[in-house]
Amino acid sequence: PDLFEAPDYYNLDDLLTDEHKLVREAAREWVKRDVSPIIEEYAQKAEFPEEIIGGLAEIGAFGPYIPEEYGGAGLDQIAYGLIMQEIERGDSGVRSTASVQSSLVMYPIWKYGTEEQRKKYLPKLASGEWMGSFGLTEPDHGSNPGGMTTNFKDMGDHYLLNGAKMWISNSPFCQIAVVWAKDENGRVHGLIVERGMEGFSTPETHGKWSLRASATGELIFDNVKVPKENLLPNKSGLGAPLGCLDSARFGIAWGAIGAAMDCYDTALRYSKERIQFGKPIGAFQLQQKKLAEMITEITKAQLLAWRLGVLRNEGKATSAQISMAKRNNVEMAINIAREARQILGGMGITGEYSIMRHSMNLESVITYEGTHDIHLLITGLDITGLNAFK
Ligand code: TGC
Ligand code: FAD
Repeated sequence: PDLFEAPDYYNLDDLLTDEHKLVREAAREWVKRDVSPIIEEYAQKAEFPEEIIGGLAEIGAFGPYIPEEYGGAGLDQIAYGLIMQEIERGDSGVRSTASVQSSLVMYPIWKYGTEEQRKKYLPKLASGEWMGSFGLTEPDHGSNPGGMTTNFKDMGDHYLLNGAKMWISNSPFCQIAVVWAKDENGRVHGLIVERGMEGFSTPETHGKWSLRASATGELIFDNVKVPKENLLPNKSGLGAPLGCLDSARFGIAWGAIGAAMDCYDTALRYSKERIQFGKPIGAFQLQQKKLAEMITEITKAQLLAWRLGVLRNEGKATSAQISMAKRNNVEMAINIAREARQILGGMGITGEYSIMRHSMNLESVITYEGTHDIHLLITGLDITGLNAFK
């Protein structure tokens, strides 16, 4: 891993500022030093490496674009994307932890919360002292979160929360959860639920073949008394959680490039070293086709992500544009992982190399934050004006 170089076939570095490059190098160095050497072992034993939380905070992975006054790194969207790219070069599960903390926990508190909530939670989340989770998906409502049944009642001096969320990243160890629930009128609101509140439990989900180094679990609310000051007051309706997803999906569009780069880089090196029939396998046209197509697809994905970053910096990116980039770049990465695995032959299925782990991780990435199908239908709706969901 310490030989890793990021492909830059179209001199995209020319489009980056010095700050972008510095932020990226810091993240890359940290991933090489502190993530890559340990991550395979954690994935094999299906454990999240809690020891890397401090490092994630140091490279600015918790709230890259949250203002510095709240403990964030105060960076722009492209810097955020580059950090996600470098982390996912290491492992999609580690990037998930950073995505959830930044875009699904810190973002709604920053955007929809009160000044008191921002001051109470954001600095501790930025430093990794507290870890957060985001509860939208339910056992019976995944692609269709608007059907959620988790609900709360106004009891005068507090809210009473009931329901259950499933497939929640970071749930087993989070200190707080941003939970989406319906009020008595059926309107969706965000509530901050804290570990230790009576009736709140977070059982872990076991037996995953994907994102094994990320902890996934449920959030169960059995008559949980939530203080009124824990409601996020400044936005309600399904658009509130979906707004958070826009930010996380943007990070995933960049992150997937990191996973693809690592697979490509590993396969390219291997193809030059592995000798069969008296020559390196990289000299065979069939292997060159695979590698040439990989770098072409990575380059296209980089351009898409970079342009989307510019649009987001200008506040102009639409949700449908974000869906297109998430969908395209994750599919690009999963295809590259599969081809790269084949270039390594039998070695490709082992944990000696990162490719099989990336390949399995990407099966989650192509499903969460809106499935591959859902993003296609979002594009379909955008270009035809006809809604396939209703
Ligand atoms: P629809 O009627 O279209 O919209 C309801 C309201 O929301 C607004 N809206 C958005 N607002 C901001 N950002 C977006 N991307 C938005 N999309 C829609 C919309 O304007 C409307 O507002 P209003 O004011 O009119 O009420 O909603 P629908 O029920 O038809 O559903 C649309 C659909 C299917 C696209 C949406 O529900 C969806 O995206 N489904 C996928 C669910 C999903 O992505 N779940 C992810 C869970 S979190 C996760 O996976 C974390 S993984 C860990 C990690 O990140 O690493
Ligand atoms: P379903 O919605 O049941 O979909 C099943 C299949 O049907 C899919 O192929 C889908 O594309 C297809 N489908 C559904 N509707 C349509 C339609 N209208 N037209 C055509 N096809 C359709 N959620 C959170 O809230 N927080 C988290 O932190 C989180 N972390 C996750 C971590 C992991 C490892 C995983 C696997 C998931 C996580 N999720 C999280 C949940 C994730 O967002 C959902 O799994 C995802 O939105 C899909 O929902 P579902 O699994 O219920 O699938």
